Amino acid sequence: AVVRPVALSTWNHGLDANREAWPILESGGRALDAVEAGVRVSEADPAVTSVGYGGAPDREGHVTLDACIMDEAGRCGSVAFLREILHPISVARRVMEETPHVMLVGQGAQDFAVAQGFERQNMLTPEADERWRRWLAENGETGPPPINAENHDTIGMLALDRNGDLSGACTTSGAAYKLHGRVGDSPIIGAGLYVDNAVGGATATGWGEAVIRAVGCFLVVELMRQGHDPQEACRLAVERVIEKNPDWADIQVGFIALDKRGRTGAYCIAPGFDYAVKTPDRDELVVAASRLG
Ligand code: SD4
Repeated sequence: AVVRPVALSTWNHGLDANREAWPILESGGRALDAVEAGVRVSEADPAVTSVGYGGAPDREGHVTLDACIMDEAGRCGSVAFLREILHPISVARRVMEETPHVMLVGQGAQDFAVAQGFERQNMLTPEADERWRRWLAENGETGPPPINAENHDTIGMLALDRNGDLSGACTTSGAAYKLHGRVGDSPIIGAGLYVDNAVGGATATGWGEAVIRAVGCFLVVELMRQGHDPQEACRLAVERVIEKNPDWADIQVGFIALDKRGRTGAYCIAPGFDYAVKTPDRDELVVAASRLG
């Protein structure tokens, strides 16, 4: 039987990502192509302030990008601490498809991207530059602000195609005003993203350090493997994040999940996380259930 496709993405800008991906899914294309095309919309959108172009820089004013992608065969590719490239997700896909490796970082990742034909460009918009300068003037002596209910919007995306195959993608400029060189959960397979075509996929948003400590997305998928539905799997994984992070009440972490049957779920620590769902008869933003009131 032909499977009803599903696209599932984090946050409000996930609506645009899902719509971009939809023709690919509807016409029988691969979930992998759908998630790459989808998240590229957020990467290029200067209004999305923690992904790609327009993303907040690190503490020294450099926009540094993290992304990863995973397909139905369990292949994966990742880039971290990548600078001056508009579409990190597409570089991550090239790492997966054109090299024997999973992950390239920093200058090496950029050199690889350029060798693959990607052009270098300035990723810091005047607006992001100005917000950073203001932050530095007011908070220069303190550490980066934790990702809480107010500042976030990494895009993570999962798709199920007509063939019944799952893929996922995750891309971000990371935590605003992070230390130079900091890498979050988003390019770490198992933390910011995980897909097992026999079970389902999951992706994360929020304070990446907390997600890494719990290997969050691998955990969500393993919980689905044990029989939990996507919603319950996300909830139990948030409980694990809470156990592992004493500062949990001051940060935000959210998961979304999609299983092999096309069921969706999400859960987060603090209220305010929403996600976009698209199916043949739905195209909507859903508010995720949260641990805190
Ligand atoms: C990070 N998880 O770098 C990312 C940031 C994020 O919404 O999700 N922002 O920690």
